[in-house]
Amino acid sequence: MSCVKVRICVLGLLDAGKSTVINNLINNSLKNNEFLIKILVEYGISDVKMIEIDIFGTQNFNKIDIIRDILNESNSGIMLVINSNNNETFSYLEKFFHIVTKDITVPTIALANKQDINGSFIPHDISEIMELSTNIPIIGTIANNGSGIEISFTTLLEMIKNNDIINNDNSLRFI
Ligand SMILES: Nc1nc2c(ncn2[C@@H]2O[C@H](COP(=O)(O)OP(=O)(O)OP(=O)(O)O)[C@@H](O)[C@H]2O)c(=O)[nH]1
Ligand SMILES: [Mg+2]
Repeated sequence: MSCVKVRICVLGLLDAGKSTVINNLINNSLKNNEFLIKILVEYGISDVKMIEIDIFGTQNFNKIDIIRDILNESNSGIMLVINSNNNETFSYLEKFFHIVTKDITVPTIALANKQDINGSFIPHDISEIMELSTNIPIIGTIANNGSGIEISFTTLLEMIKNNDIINNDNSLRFI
């Protein structure tokens, strides 16, 4: 059976909502066969029967070399989880993100999480404050109730697919 392997690193600082995002994906979107089939169809790969997705979360500087090695592989991507309610963390997260992605090109989607909390910064403003590249879409999310999580995930998969085609000449790697 052919398999597409995709690795997604959920990156963010303490308390941003990384585990909640991962739990939401695993318990909702990824549990649903129809959703996985939809992903495969959207990937345009008819003979693939399975997609294998590694998801791991980190906020740990000690693991940066390991993360960078993993992200350097094809079919990798980053979900950058931002606590929209805590603007004091934006500049630190920006530095953390730049260190992780230094000299490597990794498809990234930013999640402006905790949009339900009064006073949270809206995605557009966070993108400007953090000076996120225009290549990084930012989506407002409420990880607690799953709002915005599935669209973030499918958008990232699409970006990974396009990046892989551009970088490797031959589309997704099969294992
Ligand atoms: N109001 C609100 N709370 C959220 C949201 N997402 C996560 N939380 C809460 O924020 C807290 C931290 O969420 P976690 O998912 O544990 O955050 P984390 O990034 O994994 O935290 P660490 O692993 O400690 O770095 C929990 O109490 C969550 O329930 C959200 O969108 N809105
Ligand atoms: Mg956690």
